[in-house]
Amino acid sequence: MRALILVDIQNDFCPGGALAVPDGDAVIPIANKLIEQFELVVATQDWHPPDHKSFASQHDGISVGDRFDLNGIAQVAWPDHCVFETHGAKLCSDLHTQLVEKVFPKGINPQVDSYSGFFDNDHQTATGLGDFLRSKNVKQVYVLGLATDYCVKFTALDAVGLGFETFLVLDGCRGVDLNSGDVEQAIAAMQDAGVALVRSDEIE
Ligand code: VGL
Ligand code: ZN
Repeated sequence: MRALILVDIQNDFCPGGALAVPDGDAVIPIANKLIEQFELVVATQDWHPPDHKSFASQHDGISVGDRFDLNGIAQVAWPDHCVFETHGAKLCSDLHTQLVEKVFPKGINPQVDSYSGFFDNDHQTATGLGDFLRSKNVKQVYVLGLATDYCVKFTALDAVGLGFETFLVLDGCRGVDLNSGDVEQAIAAMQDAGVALVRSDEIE
């Protein structure tokens, strides 16, 4: 069994959103096409309390884009985004969510960020996605969405770590590229870890 994992295709990561990823909405038609081709589709949803400590607004003297230490883990300071129950946190309305079997929220604990759809950044708390995929006898996962250099990257790396054969759907991802080259480096890191790169039109 194979599964399609849609990572954080949410209003706040699309143009006009609080943490807009350049060209982020370009992933939606690709996701919609692949959704029709997969028997099992799941989605992750960045889902933060208003006082999440990844938000620059929660710290004196820290601005958006700064790097700081959050409880011992390197953290980038983000604008407030994907706050519980807000429009920005919703999956994009153009995304065909009717065929999404289950949505996995992440980033709920205000003290730790959660880029991966599988675990918080401290790897102490699981979202349930790994167990869910195993319960469905999934062996291969295809990952796409936002953002290539954060949540897509860490979701794909954890998928490999959990033993899934993992494919990154290149044209189905867009990145933040806070520092130019970040997306390229993220793709290289995924490849080094054993993630295979595919284009959406190569998937049967
Ligand atoms: C993401 C930064 C903060 C992502 C989520 O979905 O890639 N990036 N929260
Ligand atoms: Zn977030």
